[in-house]
Amino acid sequence: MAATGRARGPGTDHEDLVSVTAAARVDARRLWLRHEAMARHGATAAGGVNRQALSVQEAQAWQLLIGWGRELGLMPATDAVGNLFLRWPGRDPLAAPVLTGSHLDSQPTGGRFDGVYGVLAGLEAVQALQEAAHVPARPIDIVAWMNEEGSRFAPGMMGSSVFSGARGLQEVLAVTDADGVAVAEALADHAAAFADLPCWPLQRPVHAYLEAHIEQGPLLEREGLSVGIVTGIQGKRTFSVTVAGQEAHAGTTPSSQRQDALLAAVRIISGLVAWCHDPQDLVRFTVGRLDVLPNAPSVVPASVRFSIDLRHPDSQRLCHLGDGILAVCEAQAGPCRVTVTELSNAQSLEFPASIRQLLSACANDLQISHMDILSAAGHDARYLHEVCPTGMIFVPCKGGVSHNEAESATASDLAAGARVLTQALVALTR
Ligand code: HGY
Ligand code: MN
Ligand code: MN
Repeated sequence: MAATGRARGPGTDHEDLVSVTAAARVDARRLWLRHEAMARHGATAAGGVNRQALSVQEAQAWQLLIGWGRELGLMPATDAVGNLFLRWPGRDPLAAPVLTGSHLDSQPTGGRFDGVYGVLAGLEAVQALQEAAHVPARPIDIVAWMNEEGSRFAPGMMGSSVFSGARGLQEVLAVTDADGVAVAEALADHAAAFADLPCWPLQRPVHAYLEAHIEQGPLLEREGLSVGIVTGIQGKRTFSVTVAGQEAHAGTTPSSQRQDALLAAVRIISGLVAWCHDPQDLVRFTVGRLDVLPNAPSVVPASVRFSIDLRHPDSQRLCHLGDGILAVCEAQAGPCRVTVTELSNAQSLEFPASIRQLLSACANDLQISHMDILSAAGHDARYLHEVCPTGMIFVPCKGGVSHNEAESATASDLAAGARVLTQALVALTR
């Protein structure tokens, strides 16, 4: 349902004039061309992006973003967990900043808008504000959070969760990727290429956080709307399950003597699908990664490790389903041994009405049709929500397709979201 009222954003007529003028300075072509330039780093043959956390491709993306920031007089900085900030100091450089951004890392078959849009919309908003001669009363920090996707290193949202204090730095630094490379090692290599950047403290005060992002779902496109005011983020629990059996000769070992870890994993996953079956189709149960060892055609599998990504908008339901996973695994393990490790447990959250009303008023001021929308996807805003007033702006993506190389959006929708962001930044930095 589109909001059509003419609620006024806060501020004096002069300030409103500045903010609408600034929003009008958002340049859809400039924003689009920056997406095209950023997509070259980690570009895949199918037109998508594979830019893993702390990879060479992400370092190239950092260089590009820092270069654009320096052209606007923004000061780059990082922190101990590998987040990137571009600071516009404003009138009172010591005041708590407003942060806006998202992430530059992608899924292996990712698109060119997931995460990148939030970072580039922040840059575009700052450039539009500068062109409108707006001087923020407090700093604005554009941010690119480290490892939002959780693809190379699991779980995701490492940068924002350590920044906010929800996760410990040492816990995150110890996580290893599929090649056994620890975050600490990858971070040291990455940081060496940016040794000139100041390293800011973690858990520093933040006045407010705004994140622009593609919806990664079909609702806005279906309603023909350019902007969604995000009401909250559904809950998500992630697990790693290891099934331990015994490698054996595929030709000489009778079934009765096998401890086949893959057959057990297949039974377990089928059992979990049944456990999570939902006639309302609200449960989101995904096994996205499955590793078999020794992964040889003539060896009975010795062990299998697979991931579980479980989500639901109702926290109680999510709690019930997640708490039942171990019992289902043990019931289906047969002669194998199974261990279940929970990697993350994030409840459903609702963003504060103050920020949602501000964003809706800004969209009204700009006469941009919009609707309230729940985020089914996870975002770094989850962790900023724990430490400051936080909100999100969605724009549609084609067919709701995301985490897919075909991910697509329109320049005009990207610009519309950036205009609402610009307008809101004026209000938050008066
Ligand atoms: O998985 C998610 O929800 C996010 O896109 N990383
Ligand atoms: Mn994202
Ligand atoms: Mn994503």
